[in-house]
Amino acid sequence: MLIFRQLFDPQSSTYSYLLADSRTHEALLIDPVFEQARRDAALIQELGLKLVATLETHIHADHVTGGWLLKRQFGSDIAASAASGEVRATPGHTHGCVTYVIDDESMAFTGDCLLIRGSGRTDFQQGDPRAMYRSVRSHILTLPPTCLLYPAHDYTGLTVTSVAEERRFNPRLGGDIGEADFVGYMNNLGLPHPKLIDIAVPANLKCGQPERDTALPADPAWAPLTFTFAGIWEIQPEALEERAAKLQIVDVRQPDEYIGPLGRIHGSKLIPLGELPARSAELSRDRPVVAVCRSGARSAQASVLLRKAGFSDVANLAGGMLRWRAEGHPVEGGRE
Ligand SMILES: N[C@@H](CCC(=O)N[C@@H](CS)C(=O)NCC(=O)O)C(=O)O
Ligand SMILES: [Fe+2]
Repeated sequence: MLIFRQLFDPQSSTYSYLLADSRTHEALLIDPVFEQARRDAALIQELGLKLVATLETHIHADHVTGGWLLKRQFGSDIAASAASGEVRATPGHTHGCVTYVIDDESMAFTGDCLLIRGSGRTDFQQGDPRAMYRSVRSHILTLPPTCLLYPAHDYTGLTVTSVAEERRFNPRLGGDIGEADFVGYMNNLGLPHPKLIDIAVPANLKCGQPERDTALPADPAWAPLTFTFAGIWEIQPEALEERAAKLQIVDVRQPDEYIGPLGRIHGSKLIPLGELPARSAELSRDRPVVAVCRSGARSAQASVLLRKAGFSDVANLAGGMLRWRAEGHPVEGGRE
């Protein structure tokens, strides 16, 4: 079965697409975004996938690709041609644009060539409205009518369209609009250049490798943490036990649980989840905070609340007291 996820970067309104085979766990990621590499990596890991390659639909002008960061983490190939499926050259937005079509032609990833009820612009990076018209009319809208089309951007929140819909309703390229009409329209859009064009294009020509190490997204240094797709940093029980003396542990269970059979972690401070927003001043801002509960769910919420309250170094104990005990870490109180 095909595993499929559409991911969004709100800064550049870019969609990235994760495609994987549920049998082999091999995955591809189309058009990853630099700033979202950590999120994308978390999803790949949570779904138990092996990232084989990242693919680009073109050299983007408005954001930097996450390809290099993901290669560094997973060893994935960059822009290797798709292991399965078809790559169609669809120039026009830039000269090197491609559309990826999956094997059975049920889905295609059109990059910035065909957008939903629109098209990419053609006024930079060897863009060419004539080439785009031909790309769309002969290589995209000739796919089966039910083929779903996924663009690299949408600026209004639309997510997907189909060949049949765009053939009928695309105001720039659908119906009986001729090449000259399209060219005239595209040559008069008068759009300002993307804000990041002078940074994005050179960086993307190097697959998204930053110039300086200082441009790399910094991971928290106070403990080895894992980032979840839900956006929460987690600490494993062993890492917490090793560092417990240097940290603050806040237990967000109910008072009866704190003194109940699961016991508690030595030195932990009880602040039930519901009281945390009002009582966060009882925690010091000078030491990292680890939130703990029974299973790790309420403490995940607690870590979100603490971040909102301005604590910068916060993590959730993965698996809560249940995992902590199951892995044999010391507890205070509780029953054997
Ligand atoms: N305001 C955006 C503009 C982004 C932009 O121009 N996007 C290109 C794709 S890289 C495009 O074709 N946009 C189509 C449109 O804005 O209609 C920015 O500064 O980044
Ligand atoms: Fe683009």
